[in-house]
Amino acid sequence: MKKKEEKRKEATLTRRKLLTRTGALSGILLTGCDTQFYRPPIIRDGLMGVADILTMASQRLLLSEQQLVQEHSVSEITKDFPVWNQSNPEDEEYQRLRAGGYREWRLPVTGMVNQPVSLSLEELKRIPRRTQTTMHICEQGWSAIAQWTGAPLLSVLEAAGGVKNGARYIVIDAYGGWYEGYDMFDVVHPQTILAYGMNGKDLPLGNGAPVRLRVERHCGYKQIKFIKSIQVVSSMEGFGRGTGGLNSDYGFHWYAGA
Ligand SMILES: Nc1nc2c(c(=O)[nH]1)N[C@H]1C(S)=C(S)[C@@H](COP(=O)(O)O)O[C@H]1N2
Ligand SMILES: [Mo]
Repeated sequence: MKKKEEKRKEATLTRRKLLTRTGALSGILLTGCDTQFYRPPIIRDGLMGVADILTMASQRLLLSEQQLVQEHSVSEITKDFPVWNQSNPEDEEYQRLRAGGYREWRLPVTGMVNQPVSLSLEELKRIPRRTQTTMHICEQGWSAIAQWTGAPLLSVLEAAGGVKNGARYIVIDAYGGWYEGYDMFDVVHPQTILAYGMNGKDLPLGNGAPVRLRVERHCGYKQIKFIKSIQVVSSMEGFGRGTGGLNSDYGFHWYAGA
């Protein structure tokens, strides 16, 4: 396992790379106290809203150095990693893609990016990859360790020419009807990857084939599976009920720090 000092260096290098390469994103980490990163897309009424803000603000302060979450050794990998909730989206389009071995699968990256692109799985795999062995913590009371391999989300946005000024969130749509929003603070974290590999093999169907998100500081329901598209936006308004994701639309906290 890497020493803390090295990890910190890695995080700092990523931050520097970001500052030089994607101007619009840089504001985030330069202005560490920009209040937009300390509150959810919408603030709930009453005490829930107060709690949301306090939780998010205090966690974000603690995390502002963008340190990495703990990585485990391969020997700690859980034998039968669960398949939870959706295991095989019924959409016709998904089933067609699956039947074709995902060769026709494309990932559109659109919205507030400089050069919208549509990446094939092959193209995603050509982006310098990251492999990490981490613990998945489901809000419903289980946890398990797996090794994930994928393209850093930041690199994917760079492949789309970087984001425009005013970009605040990315919205990921999934086959099967899920969608989730993430703010740039989490998007640029070095361990936030679009994972196509699990434990050294292609991502299995039930775990979100062909590509799922790993956003390691969050609990289970933010680890969206069966990814269909990515949009960069300035606001979560107009997506579902506007709370920032399917889960928060149904009352879960948008900011799901684990
Ligand atoms: N598209 C989609 N993503 C999803 C889910 C889902 O049902 N559909 N379940 C979430 C929850 S609650 C958890 S705990 C994890 C489960 O991932 P796994 O099936 O690989 O264990 O995926 C998350 N992402
Ligand atoms: Mo979960």
